[in-house]
Amino acid sequence: MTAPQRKNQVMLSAVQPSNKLTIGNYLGALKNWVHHQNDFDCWFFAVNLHAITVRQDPKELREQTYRAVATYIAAGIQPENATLFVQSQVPEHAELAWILNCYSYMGELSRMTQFKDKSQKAGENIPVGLFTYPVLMASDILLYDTDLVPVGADQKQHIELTRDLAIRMNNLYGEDLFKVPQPMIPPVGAKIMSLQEPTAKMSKSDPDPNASVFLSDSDDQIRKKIKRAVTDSGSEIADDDSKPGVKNLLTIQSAITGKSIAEIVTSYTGKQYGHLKGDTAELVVQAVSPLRNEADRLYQERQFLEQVLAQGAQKARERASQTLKRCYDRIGLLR
Ligand code: AQP
Repeated sequence: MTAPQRKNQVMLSAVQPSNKLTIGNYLGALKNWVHHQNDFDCWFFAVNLHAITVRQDPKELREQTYRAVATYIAAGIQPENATLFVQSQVPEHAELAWILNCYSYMGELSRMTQFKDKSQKAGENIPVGLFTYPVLMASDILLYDTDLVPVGADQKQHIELTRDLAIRMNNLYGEDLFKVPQPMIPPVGAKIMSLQEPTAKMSKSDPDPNASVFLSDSDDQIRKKIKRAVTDSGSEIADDDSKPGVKNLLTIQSAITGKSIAEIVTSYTGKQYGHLKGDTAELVVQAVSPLRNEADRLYQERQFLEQVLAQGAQKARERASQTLKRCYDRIGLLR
């Protein structure tokens, strides 16, 4: 496909501002966004309505939202190339989510792995929003006639549900109601694991601060966290499922450098875990440090961020309201 043809295709993705972003969010999503921003019609946003599916401190949520947008720009997203906005500033997301809720089934939502994981941590009172989270995500995607959604592997199941919902509604109300999107999962870095429990995904809301490298961590904190990363018994550096801690560090290196895991493993012949940890720490510092410094600077530029978001929200509402109108008309809802 040539570049101008691809530019007609819509790429859309988002991150929850539920805490500071991690290198998982960067290597699984953000890096890919930056790479493709000139090739596609891109829409990137902060999904703060998703973030309240677990309790948030209001002041923190507001600040993390600005911080997330500052991080997108610091990572290399150019507001003149991609539309940047915040989900709560585009009310069409919540409106379409209600409609899609009426066409989603309890059974399919109960099968979502993320719901199973997060509801276990929610205690006795599981918020309904945690259950219908993937429906809001489907709304986010379908409002913009999205072709491609760059996400980490953890979100693939939600994109499949979005496709099912779009096809179900198109069968009922006309093939051209919703565009059916495709996931775009990076070959490496699709799933960065926790540094403390390498069989679980690195998550920004993990209560153990040593489990994740945040994009706001100092160079010292990064080095300490990676040196303390749980590795496995033995000493051989190999790409082996029985060594998830080692495999995770190799994946991080590969996602940052673009080198294959096999090539990295070969370079460690005869070396120890300490070498692998030291090198990984330095690579992460090199990747995170400039990003952090620029995000810190932009985070203070509140007027600039608000201007970017106001423009983004206006553009997003123009596009989203067209899809929502189409949907209301087909269903028979007065508008
Ligand atoms: N560990 C990861 N490895 C690769 N990709 C990841 N992503 C998240 N964690 C990893 C990708 O980042 C994007 C944004 O994710 P999100 O914030 O919308 O939701 P999430 O997947 O639930 O991310 P977290 O960090 O685990 O958030 P919390 O802790 O708030 O639930 C997605 O593209 C995701 O694939």
